[in-house]
Amino acid sequence: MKPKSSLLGGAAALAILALLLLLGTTDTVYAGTFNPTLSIQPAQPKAGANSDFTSNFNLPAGDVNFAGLVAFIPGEWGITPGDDIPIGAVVGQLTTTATLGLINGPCGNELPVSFTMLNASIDTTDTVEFDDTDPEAGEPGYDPNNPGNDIEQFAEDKSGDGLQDAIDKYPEFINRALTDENDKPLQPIRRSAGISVVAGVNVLLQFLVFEPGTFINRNIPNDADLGYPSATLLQDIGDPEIVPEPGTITDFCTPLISSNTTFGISKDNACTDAVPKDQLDPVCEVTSAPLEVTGEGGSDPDEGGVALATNPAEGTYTFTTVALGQRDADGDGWENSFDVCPFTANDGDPHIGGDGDSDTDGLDAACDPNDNDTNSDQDLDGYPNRQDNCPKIANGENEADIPDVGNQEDNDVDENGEDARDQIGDACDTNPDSPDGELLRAVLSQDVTIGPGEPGQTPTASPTPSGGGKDDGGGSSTIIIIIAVIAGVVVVGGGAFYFMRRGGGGGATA
Ligand SMILES: [Ca+2]
Ligand SMILES: [Ca+2]
Ligand SMILES: [Ca+2]
Ligand SMILES: [Ca+2]
Repeated sequence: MKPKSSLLGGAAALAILALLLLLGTTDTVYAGTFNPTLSIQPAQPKAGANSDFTSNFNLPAGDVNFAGLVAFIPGEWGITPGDDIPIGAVVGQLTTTATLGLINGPCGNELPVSFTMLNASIDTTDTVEFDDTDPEAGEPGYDPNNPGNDIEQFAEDKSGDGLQDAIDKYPEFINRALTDENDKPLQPIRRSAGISVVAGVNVLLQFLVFEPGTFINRNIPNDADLGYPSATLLQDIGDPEIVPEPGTITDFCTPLISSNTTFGISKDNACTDAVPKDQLDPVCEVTSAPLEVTGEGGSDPDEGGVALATNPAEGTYTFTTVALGQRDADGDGWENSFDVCPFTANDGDPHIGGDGDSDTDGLDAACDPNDNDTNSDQDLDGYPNRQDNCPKIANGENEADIPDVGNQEDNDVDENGEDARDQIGDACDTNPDSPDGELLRAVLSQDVTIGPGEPGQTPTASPTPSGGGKDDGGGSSTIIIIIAVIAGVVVVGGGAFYFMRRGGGGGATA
């Protein structure tokens, strides 16, 4: 098993937005068919303002998905450390339109997904597990007052305070998924988390902000001059100990559209009101619908009104995002995670049902042993063809203990010895130890101009995290925004990819 996380899988693309109203331009370095676009717009581009930010991240149809995404917020922004913000405070909202393939079908499902992002604990020692670990009736340790219920631990609210446990506790897998060069867990300065239901699954989306210069991944620059790196985590992708499972979402496809707003000032979380839980709005129950954001205070406690980010002095600042695009071993334009024939150019377009696949079983004719005989799970290993990282060789849960096969095992390593899973399972990978296909890279940068502040408004940097970076006062809101954007991407495009499609391993997001 490979330790070390890699980057997230993801979507990619370019949608030319009319967002040029933005205060800047977007320079994109294109690589192959990986052309993401990102635009960032502050609501109040004034010095010293605690401005909301909206960022839009898009991937055009047909591009490869993301393998990772790291956004940098200029160090001049004032970032309020997570410890100075109430846990559970509403700090942003993300909306995306995900294009999904469900139950071995083509990319025919556009699904709106929305997350309300809450300030979340950064105490890396007070943790919660991701999966449901409560024993069920008949199992050792069964507790009738606390039964296994198929709700993941992160989505429960064991303390009954109106905050799901991924908010007031630190998901322990992050300590494995995001580590430094010496495999030591990274300490974020800020974390925001949101939980939503996607195709019936509780989905955890997190943005983690780190001090400038933090090492995130060897494919991402750790240059303090770029500002605060922000990483997005979707589900427990990136956890080297993740256990893949067949799921209903069998493909995450492009295009991807996402929009994220990060608040400059926190909003109240109505679900933490000190009234009996059964009197709260149903959205506050642990069913994870996005919280309603009223912007009004009033509940007790009231988490609203806390400055989250502060614009810097008048001037022009460059936001940089490094995006990595997934590998495509055979160069046919379909990334490995999406390509049921990763070593053979496909006959058809997998976005379109039945194209190049006359029996519509998800196996393109280029590698279907019999394209007139429908076998939705060709190797009968429990993973439908479009979700299986070896559609023709059994490598499911029943094969978990077989060496070099395993349950969707995928163990490529790059020249630095880092995890570089190429989304082709070991059981069918012609080079099971080294990744097939090139990791594409796009560097997006955008200048944001901050104008004069209003009288009395001083661009003082908020408390800055200690240590690290040369630049003080980073911009959390921006960070979060970007992160969110990333998240959106990840959710739609990349990350989910890993966790649902080729569960075999994924990357952490960076
Ligand atoms: Ca192919
Ligand atoms: Ca077929
Ligand atoms: Ca298989
Ligand atoms: Ca592989």
